[in-house]
Amino acid sequence: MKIPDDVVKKIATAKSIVFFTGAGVSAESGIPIFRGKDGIWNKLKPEELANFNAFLRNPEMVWEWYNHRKQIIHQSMPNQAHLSISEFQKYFPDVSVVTQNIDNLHRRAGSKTIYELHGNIERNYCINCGTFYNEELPFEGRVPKCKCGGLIRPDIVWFGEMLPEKEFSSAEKAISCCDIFFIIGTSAVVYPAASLIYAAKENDAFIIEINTEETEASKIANQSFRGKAGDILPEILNIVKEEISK
Ligand code: BJW
Ligand code: ZN
Repeated sequence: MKIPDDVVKKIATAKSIVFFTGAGVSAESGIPIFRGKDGIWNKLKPEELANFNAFLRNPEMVWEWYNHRKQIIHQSMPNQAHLSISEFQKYFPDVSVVTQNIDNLHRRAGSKTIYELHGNIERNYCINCGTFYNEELPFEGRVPKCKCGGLIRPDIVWFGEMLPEKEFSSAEKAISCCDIFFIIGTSAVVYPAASLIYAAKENDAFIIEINTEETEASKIANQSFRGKAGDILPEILNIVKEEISK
């Protein structure tokens, strides 16, 4: 794959880099994406699983789905894309990851500054009193309950729910001063997360998209690479390392 010289130079001279990631960055770790022909939304209806009313209607079904996904996530490992993103920290003073993913793979790969916009599958809380239960919860066909008797739910942002304010505003702050904004493996259709792409554009960041398909973000990216993040990111990192060492 040809990486244009001016793009390599732009990255190599950057001070601040933000990686905005979605499900596609974890696809090569074996975690299914949501949309498109291989997406899980093809088989399951989001409105039946990923909203609060669905949880109240059928908490058993929602918990079964999350336990299944947690199992897949626990069996998975960070891939070359997560590892390359983490390695960028060695060469640049200010690197942050703004992720829509709930799978912890950026953390496991060693990234230090991570803003999780849609929650984290390892955290759970009581819908009644808000107590957090972050350890593995026992689930044997029963919905976990809090000491207070309330239902416990995963700490995931479902449709119609607000994003965690602090994570979102920290992400906005990082984006307001970044030189390079990578958009990796996201269809960029879920808001308000997708609005950050336009914030980066307004802030004059140089926008680089990596995705197997064309997306909404392709329209505003300064440079789009078509292919797997686990192939393209290590290539970019290597050529940037060469440029830095010149
Ligand atoms: C690869 C690859 C490889 C594959 N390498 N690439 C109408 C217009 C605008 C907004 C709305 C609207 N109607 C409703 C809304 C709001 C709604 C929304 O945005 N809906 C749109 C879908 C229409 N948003 C919300 O509800 C949000 N909250 C909100 O707005 O609050 C305000 C409010 C409060 C009160 C009342 C009303 C409003 C909350 C959004 C929460 C999203 N949550 C989910 C989690 C669900 C459950 C779970 O995970 O357990 O987050 S949905 C799901 O989508 C998940 C993801 O984080 C998110 C984004 O998906 P992502 O990451 O982009 O994945 P995919 O699958 O879409 O794309 C993968 C990409 O990877 C593809 O492009 C592939 O090509 C690529 N790829 N392999 C590189 N190897
Ligand atoms: Zn409680």
